[in-house]
Amino acid sequence: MASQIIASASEKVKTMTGERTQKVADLTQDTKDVHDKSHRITTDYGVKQNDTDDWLKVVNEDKTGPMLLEDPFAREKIHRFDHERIPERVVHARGAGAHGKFTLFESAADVTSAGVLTDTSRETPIFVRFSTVLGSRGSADTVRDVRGFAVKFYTQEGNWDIVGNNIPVFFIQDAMKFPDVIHAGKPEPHNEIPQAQTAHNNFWDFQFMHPEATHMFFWAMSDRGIPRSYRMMQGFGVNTFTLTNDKGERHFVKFIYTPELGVHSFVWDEALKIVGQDPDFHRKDLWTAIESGAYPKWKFGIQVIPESKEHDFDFDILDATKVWPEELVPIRYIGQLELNRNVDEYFTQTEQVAFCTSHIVPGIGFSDDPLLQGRNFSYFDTQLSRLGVNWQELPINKPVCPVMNFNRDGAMRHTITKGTVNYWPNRFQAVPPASKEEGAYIDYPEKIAGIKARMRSKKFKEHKNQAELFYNSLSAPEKSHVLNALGFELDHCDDPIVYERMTTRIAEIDPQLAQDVAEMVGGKMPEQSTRQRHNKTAKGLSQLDYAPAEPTIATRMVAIIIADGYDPVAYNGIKGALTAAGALPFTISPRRNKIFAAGEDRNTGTGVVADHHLEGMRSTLFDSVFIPGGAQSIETLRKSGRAVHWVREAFGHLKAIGATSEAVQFVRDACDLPGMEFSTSGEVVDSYGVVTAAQVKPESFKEAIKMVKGAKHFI
Ligand code: HDE
Repeated sequence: MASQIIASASEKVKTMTGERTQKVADLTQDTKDVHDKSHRITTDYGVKQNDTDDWLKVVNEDKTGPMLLEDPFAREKIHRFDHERIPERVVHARGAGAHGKFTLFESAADVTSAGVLTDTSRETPIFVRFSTVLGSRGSADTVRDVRGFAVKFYTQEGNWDIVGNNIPVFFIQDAMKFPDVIHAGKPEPHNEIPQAQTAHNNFWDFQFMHPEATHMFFWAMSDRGIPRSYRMMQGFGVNTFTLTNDKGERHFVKFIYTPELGVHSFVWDEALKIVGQDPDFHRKDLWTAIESGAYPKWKFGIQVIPESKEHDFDFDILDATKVWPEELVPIRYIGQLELNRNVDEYFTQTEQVAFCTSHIVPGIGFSDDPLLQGRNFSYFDTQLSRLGVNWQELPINKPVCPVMNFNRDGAMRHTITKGTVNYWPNRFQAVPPASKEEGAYIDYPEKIAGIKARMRSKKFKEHKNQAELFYNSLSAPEKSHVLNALGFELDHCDDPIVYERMTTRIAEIDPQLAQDVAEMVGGKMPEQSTRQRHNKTAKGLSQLDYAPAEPTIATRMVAIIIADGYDPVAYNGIKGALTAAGALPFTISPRRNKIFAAGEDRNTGTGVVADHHLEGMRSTLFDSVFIPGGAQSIETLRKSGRAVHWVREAFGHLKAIGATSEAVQFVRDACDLPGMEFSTSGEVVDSYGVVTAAQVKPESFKEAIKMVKGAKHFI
């Protein structure tokens, strides 16, 4: 798989596909290609070099001797290397990004004057960066964590950034608490353990000390904390923004992206194993999908509340620990995000891209959401320390519309601005401010009166209702995953005060869950419940609500396991059926070399070259496993503990498994459950997600495909 996912560097450059948006075209001004044969290696100051491998030395007859400090080429090479690193992001350090476009299919002119949300003839270039939050840049992709989902829209009126997450709420209500929540989640200060994990004392201590975090930790402990793919998760702006229309009317708004492929997750054991087996799993998944032309897409939605209705809800609509339930505020899907081009270079694009919540365009504004207001300060500030004061001149951050002002100088200034004045107003009337008609950003004339105080509103003090709403709305399997996640996390806390009292908080949301967690981890139950439960549910909270109307297995990875003597009819049949359905079949066998079918002559036959051998890959890295029959092949697989483990592990992770003829008994032995049924003749049997057909017929493949579509990962 890895070999197919990442082609060799030169092939990669040749095969790099994707759309050329206005921003991608703009980037070409700053792009050089190492594969351009006319290049010769030079110093940074342009002098051609004929040896970049040997430091200039004073050598004796043996060709050894001291190196000369005078060698400018060697010094330049080493100096440049010494300074390659920049500070990693203090949060969201590990990420993957891609280019794409935003299209609008319904104008929102009734609520906003923003061109990007009203002009349906436009195609707005975007750059999206997905990330984990807590881990450092070299940590793994599939850890339990919130995922960042940051979008930069290069609009004709300037850059608009929605710096969102895959979970619609946040741990805290006021930005001033951000350093606390992040410190508590990051590795502990005395020994820098653990990396990229919430399963430790400080994180859970923080959760208990902050009742406002309850709603969010339920989301983080749900399947949303371990997404199967960046392409299969929702995105949320989280904070409350505002939209203002041409009439000057203001509305509150939340932004939502919902993936075309549905919302899917790993099971925890799978995610844990992939952390070691393939730390780049999500990066590769995104990269491969885009390279293969299976462009990920999300519907873009808005939830809108007129200013006059701000106080009509029993929660505060400016509180980022609350969702706006869809029953109360429906989502209006008006556009689509599509990612259609990988980056040419990671550092200059994915690493140097810099988002700011404060980047808004005319027609879009802020609200008094206290988390948002603090974020508006923080992002610009952090870019100064990461990239320096001229970070907005970096190619990936530059708007596609003109930029002109009197901000000047600073380290690494690129733009050369001609003219004799650098201030406004000036005697030349040079660079005057724009009028509203010319597209200037006009501040909303909001009347504000108040006293200075460090306070929160009454509604901000209610923290449990939506946590319960979320948990009540999950399906039974999703609820059991929350239990297991809490059980795992608290088991990793070794300070009794941390794991004992957490159960009393959980009991306020669901006493049975608390009881079950308490039993697992040694928690304490409160003597009596401290809160009256409302028992309500809402739609859109369970990820099952986002199953695509037509289940799809496009881009899903299916392992077909064979050994010499396999049944070629079954092998070719399933491979063809999977490919036709847009899935990615991979042949796995005891060796990565030619495997011969039953009856095929080793000297004259073509054989099949396996993509991987059984030891090189694991079932965790595939969505489904299929085993064609063939007496000799199954005989070999039976003797391989690894092959048996492949099947048993896939079954344990609730993956669809298919088997035909002799493979049926093999699969049966690997994952037999009391009451499980297996095919004994021509019929196709589907039991516990294991599809068996004792005889190979075309229906077997259709049934296998249907099963794969319906399996855990796909619903
Ligand atoms: Fe961030 N956050 N954040 N955050 N955040 C950063 O900015 C911050 C919050 C989010 O791919 C930093 O450029 C504060 C919520 C994403 O480059 C920093 C607060 C949400 C990314 C920062 C929050 C996010 C960041 C670090 C509390 C979801 C990665 C590097 C008020 C809506 C963007 C950087 C990328 C990154 C501050 C809370 C999402 C330090 C002060 C809520 C996706 O500025």
